[in-house]
Amino acid sequence: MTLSVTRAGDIAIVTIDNPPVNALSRALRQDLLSAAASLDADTAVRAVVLCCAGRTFVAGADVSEFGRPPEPPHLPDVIARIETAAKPWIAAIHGTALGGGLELALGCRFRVAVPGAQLGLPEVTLGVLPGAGGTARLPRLIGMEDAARMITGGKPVPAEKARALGLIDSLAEGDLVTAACCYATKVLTQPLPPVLSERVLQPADAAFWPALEADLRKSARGAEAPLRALAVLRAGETLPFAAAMAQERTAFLELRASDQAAALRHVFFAERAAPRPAELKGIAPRPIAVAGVVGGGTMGAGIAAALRDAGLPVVLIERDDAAAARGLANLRAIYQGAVKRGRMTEAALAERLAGVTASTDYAALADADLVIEAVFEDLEVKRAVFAELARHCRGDAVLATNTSYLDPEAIAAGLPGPGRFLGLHFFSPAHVMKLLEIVPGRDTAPDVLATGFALAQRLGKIPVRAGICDGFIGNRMLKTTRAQAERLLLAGASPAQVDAAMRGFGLPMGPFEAQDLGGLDIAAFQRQAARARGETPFAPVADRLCALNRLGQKTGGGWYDYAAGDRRPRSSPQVEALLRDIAGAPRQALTDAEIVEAILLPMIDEGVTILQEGIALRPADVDLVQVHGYGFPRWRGGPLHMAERQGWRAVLARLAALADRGLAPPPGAALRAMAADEAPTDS
Ligand code: 3H9
Repeated sequence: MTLSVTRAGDIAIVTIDNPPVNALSRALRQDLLSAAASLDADTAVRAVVLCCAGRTFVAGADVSEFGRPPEPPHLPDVIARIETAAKPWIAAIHGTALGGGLELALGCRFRVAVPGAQLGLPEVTLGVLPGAGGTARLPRLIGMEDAARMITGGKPVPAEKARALGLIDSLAEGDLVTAACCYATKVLTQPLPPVLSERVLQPADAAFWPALEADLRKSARGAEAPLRALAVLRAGETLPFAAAMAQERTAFLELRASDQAAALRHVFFAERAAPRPAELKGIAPRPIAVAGVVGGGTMGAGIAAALRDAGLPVVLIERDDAAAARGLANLRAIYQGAVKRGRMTEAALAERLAGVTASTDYAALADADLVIEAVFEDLEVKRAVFAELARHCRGDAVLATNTSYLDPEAIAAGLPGPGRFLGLHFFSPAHVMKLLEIVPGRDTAPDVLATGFALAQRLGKIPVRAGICDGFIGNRMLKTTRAQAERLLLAGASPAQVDAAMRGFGLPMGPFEAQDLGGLDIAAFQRQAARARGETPFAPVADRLCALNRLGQKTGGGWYDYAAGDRRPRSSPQVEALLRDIAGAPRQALTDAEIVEAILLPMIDEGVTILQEGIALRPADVDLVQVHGYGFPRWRGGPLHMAERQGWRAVLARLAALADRGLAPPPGAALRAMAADEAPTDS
């Protein structure tokens, strides 16, 4: 049984117990139907309190069932049965009431929640829309405009706001179930309000829909569910309840079967699997109570901010007083930005900064349990830092480097106690970006690796284990992307065309805009280092731009020109001339679709090579790196998910065709092996 029924006088208490998050599995739906029938028949029962065991109220439909055809009893029918029960049901909400969970609560006559509970309809984040009455009942309860914002945005609201919206009837003081039973006793003395399916819906203001649609078109960046939800809500505004339910269900089932929903489910489950790699099962992380950061530049300050946001006291080490003051100023600037955007109060800013001790003396790290080095990317500078850390930190402190392209083994060479050494590769801005590449060295102890994963979870980041190679997972794939972007220029595309095509694909920025924003010099350093190792990185145009000191926005020009004080990119006659000079003429016209393929397919090729080399452990890790580190559209699931859906043979054939046209390097051995292993399809 997924639920149990107990009694408190004439009130029945139905407790759902379906770990881990009380999702509405088929068995639970069935049990709810049976409970509704038997409680209706029980003459001693006058009201029903519906609550949940464990950490949360019902977190939604069971998403793991979405890959299969829906099985009866269907959730809308279960909820309709509860709504029309002979006795009023009262939902008692703690933790989260999300998706189908909130829809279930909307089927109840009343809702009581503990302060801090979260209520929402996040279906659009899974590529669907509410499919059990959310689009029909929520507007009838809180009004169309608030309901439409909640449904199309997918963001839950806290119980306090839910109370103000009219979504819940009471905030529970003290024990939730007791409060819900008291509430039930009270409402039984009054006439009951009509159920939501019988309420009249007030339409939204005429100007509301076009404004919301314009917002969504901007924010959705190709995701279809938010706009489909809007269309369903808008159409439902003038429909009777039953018809509104019917159109919602049709749209839900269509979206549930869509590629976008499959991609979003893939990312959802990959994110949840990421913090718990099988190899670390049963290995306890080391406790972290105090953290240190060496280097207060952009990266170091961002890392310090991430640590402070997670409540850790931070010791910030810099080489001299002026640098320490700059480090603190960088940190303050991060928080001031948050205050300016209304995301933080001045009091919180003061509290965050009060938890930071800046020092030029490594002895200040004596109590640190973890130290993250984030100094200039120079091997000797970093080695000198680790020599100091070895001298001053406790023998059991975890020592991490945030290097993005130096060899962590070379940084740690000769370090006493190499088992405590680890690579923690943050992405800039480090307090915002969700990805954390965790790079164990040869000697890293398992509990130190586990500490890296535990830290990621504490910082609210997505950890991905990466092996050691130039660029780890993310920056190695980025090199492929950038080389391809240049190859396309030489073939005949313009930077603006490549950027527009990739934005059309769903990236927030194209590869050239992104380079101009970040600066071309870092990649130039990396190429220099690669050449010193005897490699031959492909960047004929970027090399020339760097030689001309066209390093991006910061020098007034890179792939584009920029007017002073204006970040809008303008086509650059100098770059056009450079391209003609390097590539010669005539060049071919390329379509946006060809551009996207020529970037994506080599990325997939590199992704499978990374997997085959063991640099990434799972295909989903490669996808998470792209989604959380590089803005790959979540609704596409990541490059390897796309390849899996399209079929490896098809990917191989198309990449080979691009290579024949000189638009990509030939497919690598790993991709060929994936294609060879794939079972042939009927088509
Ligand atoms: C929906 O409801 C559609 C309806 O409108 C219509 C239907 C007809 N299903 O996140 P955690 C698993 S769409 C199945 O680490 P937390 C998760 O995989 C749904 N499994 O915990 C993990 O498993 P494992 C709308 C689920 O405490 C474990 O639970 N609802 C589901 O950090 C723990 O998860 C949502 O989108 C699910 N719905 O956060 C809510 N949810 O241990 C999605 C979780 O094997 N869920 N699991 O790796 C969440 O946002 C978070 O899980 C929650 C808890 C906030 C609830």
